[in-house]
Amino acid sequence: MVVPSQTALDRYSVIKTCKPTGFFSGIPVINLTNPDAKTLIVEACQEFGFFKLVNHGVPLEFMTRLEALAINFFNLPQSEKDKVGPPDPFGYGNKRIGPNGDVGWIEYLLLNTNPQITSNKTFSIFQENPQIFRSAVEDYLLAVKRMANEVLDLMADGLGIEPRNVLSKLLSDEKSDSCFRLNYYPPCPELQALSGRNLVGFGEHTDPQIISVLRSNNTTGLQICLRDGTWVSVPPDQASFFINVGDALQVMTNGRFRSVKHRVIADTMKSRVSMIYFGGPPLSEKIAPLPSVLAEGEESLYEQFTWCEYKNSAYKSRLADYRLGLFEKKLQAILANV
Ligand code: GA4
Repeated sequence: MVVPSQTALDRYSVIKTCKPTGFFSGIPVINLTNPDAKTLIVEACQEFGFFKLVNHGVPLEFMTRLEALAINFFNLPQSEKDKVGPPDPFGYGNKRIGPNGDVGWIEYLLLNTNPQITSNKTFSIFQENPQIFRSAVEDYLLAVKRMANEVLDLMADGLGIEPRNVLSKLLSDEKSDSCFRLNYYPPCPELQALSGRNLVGFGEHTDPQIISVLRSNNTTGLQICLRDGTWVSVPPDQASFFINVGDALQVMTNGRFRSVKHRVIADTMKSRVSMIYFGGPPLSEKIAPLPSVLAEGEESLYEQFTWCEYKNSAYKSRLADYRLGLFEKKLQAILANV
C-alpha cells in the first residue's frame, strides 16, 4: 500500500479534534416488536432524526454474506474495480463523492435498487459468479425494504396519518427511485501520527430521500449532529440497523421529523464497511406535508416540489450544503422582496 504523506492526507478533509470522546449513549434503541414502537419511533425522529433498530427480523446471514462479498470486491486490484465504471450516477467510486468536487477517504459501489436497472457490468466484476453477488444484493434488499416499510407504517401510525401505508407505498411503488450504497472506508494508520486530527471518510450531509437504512460492521466512525449542533459518535452494532430520516420525510412531516446531519470519520486501524438503502419516492411524486400531519390552519414550511426537482437540485449541490434551504418558504419570501 502506498503510504500517503501528510500533504496527500491534506487533500482530504482532515478535521481537528472535534471527534467526540467516547460514545454517545443517548441514541434511541427501538425494538420493532415492542407494542410502543410507533410512539418511540416518532419521538426519536422528532428529537434526533435517527435511531437504532433491533429485533428487526432481517436475517444476520443476509448482512454477513453481502459484507463478505463487498470486502472481496474492495480487495480486488484497482484496475479490476475500475472496470465497473465511475458513478454516473451508479458505479464504482474511489475518493470522489458526487459530481461536484467532494472527496472522502472512501471507496464505494452505488447501485440502483431495481435489479433490472443495475447494469450487468457491475455484477460481472464478480468474475467467478456474478449471480452470487446479484442474489446476495437482492435477498438483502428484499428483507431491508420490507423492514423499512414496516418502520414507515409505524411512523404513520404514530403521527396519526391515514392511510397508514401513505409513506411505505412510495417505496414499494415499482417506479420508486431508491438506491443502494456499499461503502468501504480503508484504515489510515498514518493518522495516528497526526494526533488530534481525524480524516473524513464521508463529509457531513443529510440524505435527500425519505428514509435511509444503514448497516455497518463493528468499526466506529459514524457520527450524527444533535439539535444543539454537537457531534456525537454512534456506537457501531453489526447486528442492528440505523435509521435516518431524510429531507423528503422532513418535508412530508412539515419539519416535525428532522433530517439528520451525519458524517463518517475514517479509522486508523480497522476498515469500516457499511451498506445503506436509500428509500426514495417515484420521480414524479409531489413532496409536500401530508394533509393529515398539518394542524388546523398550519401552513407548509416548504414550496411544493417533485422528487425529480429536488433530486436534480441535490445533485448540483455540495455534500455539506443545506439543500432544503432553496425550498423553504421563508427564503422564497425574502427573495421575492429583494
Ligand atoms: C447523500 C445520500 C446518498 O449517499 C446519495 C449521495 C449522492 C452521491 O453520492 O452521489 C450525493 C449526496 C447523497 C447528496 C448531494 C450530492 C448527491 C453526493 C452529492 C454531493 C447517493 C444521494 O442520493 O445523495
